Amino acid sequence: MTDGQAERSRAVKAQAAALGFDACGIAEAGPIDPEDRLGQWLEAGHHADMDWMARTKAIRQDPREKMPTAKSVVVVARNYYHPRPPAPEGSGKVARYAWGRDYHKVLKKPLVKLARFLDEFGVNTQSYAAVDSGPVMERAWAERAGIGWVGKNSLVLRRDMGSWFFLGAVITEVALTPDAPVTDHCGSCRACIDACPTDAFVAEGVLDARKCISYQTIENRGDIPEPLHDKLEGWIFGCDICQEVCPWNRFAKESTEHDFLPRTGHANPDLEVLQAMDEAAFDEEFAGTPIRRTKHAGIMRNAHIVNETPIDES
Ligand code: B12
Ligand code: SF4
Ligand code: SF4
Repeated sequence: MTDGQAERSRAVKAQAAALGFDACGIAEAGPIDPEDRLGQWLEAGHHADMDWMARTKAIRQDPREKMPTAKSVVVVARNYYHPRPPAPEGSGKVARYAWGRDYHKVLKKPLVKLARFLDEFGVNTQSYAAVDSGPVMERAWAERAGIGWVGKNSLVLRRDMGSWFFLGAVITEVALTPDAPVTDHCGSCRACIDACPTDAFVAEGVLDARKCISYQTIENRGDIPEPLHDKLEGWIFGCDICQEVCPWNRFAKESTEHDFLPRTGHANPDLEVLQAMDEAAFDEEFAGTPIRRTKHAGIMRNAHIVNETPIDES
């Protein structure tokens, strides 16, 4: 390790903080999943129909498959916690991450700026920024870069923030000083596993997406399996139960990002109002938010199940 490298690493972290990120850690680029946990997860069918995860398996397990000259992975976290507004009678529940502006849009710009900042350290240096949709195992990298530990609910947690934060990563040709991983602080707790209404955890930290309300209400484009219908507990978009019960989330502080503040009616949408929306009204109401991902048909399916009303096929 050179002095220059340590200095660059400090500068990158200072820049990440200046760009609004709440935490930043560094890991050395290389294979991230030597035990082939992703392979076992896919083999068991836990990814449901998210076939894009299998198609990009090799790149997910080693970013040098995409960028052979990659030297470091810079991981950032951005807090999105805001308290849930009171839920009126007859409303459904939306997961906290989706109450405001789409986080892909909010995080991408500053993360690309961080990538360009890294590029300045060399000549023709390349850096690649990824938020969620890129083929990067963000939680595993966050763990290795010392951002937090992977909890039994499979999310990354920090002692000062709990788990209400997004992750992003920059894969870069710049050599930086890696951080040490932090220790696991779940201890003997298993509140998340016990609270999951659909028993979606097949083991500690291992989620079967087919049973997860988040997958079923957001990613599944088909029918939600009948046995899950009476287990949705009011969730019409995503699910926060395995985070709400986590003792570390008592340490959550309000996000400084106004774009993540709940838009009116988006945390707890009135089900009848929602069900009365046609496609154009839905698109207009939820433009620029994560809720658009389900499309009109998906949110109607979810609202009808939670509100126990038949789906109008006409
Ligand atoms: C696919 C996906 C989902 C799927 C599958 C979830 C899952 N547990 O894998 C579904 C749709 C269900 C989902 C739901 C949610 N998601 Co999601 N999701 C992803 C995505 C795109 C890939 C995750 C992945 O690779 N899964 C496959 C498994 C094998 O990978 P992994 O868990 O990362 O595995 C590593 C570690 O867990 C670790 N590990 C440690 N011990 C063990 C043990 C075993 C046996 C295994 C397999 C792994 C493991 O090692 C593994 C590899 O080295 C990431 C973004 C990204 N590009 O990484 C976001 C991401 C994980 N999701 C996120 C969020 C916010 C959510 C929800 C909270 C949204 C909501 N409220 O509804 C829920 C939470 C559900 C939950 N408890 O996980 C955030 C998490 C932030 C954080 N603090 O950890 C991410 C990082 C997106 C982001 N950019 O911020 N998600
Ligand atoms: S998000 Fe909900 S359904 Fe999915 S694992 Fe967590 S508690 Fe279970
Ligand atoms: S609820 Fe308990 S076991 Fe689950 S992630 Fe939080 S501390 Fe870990």
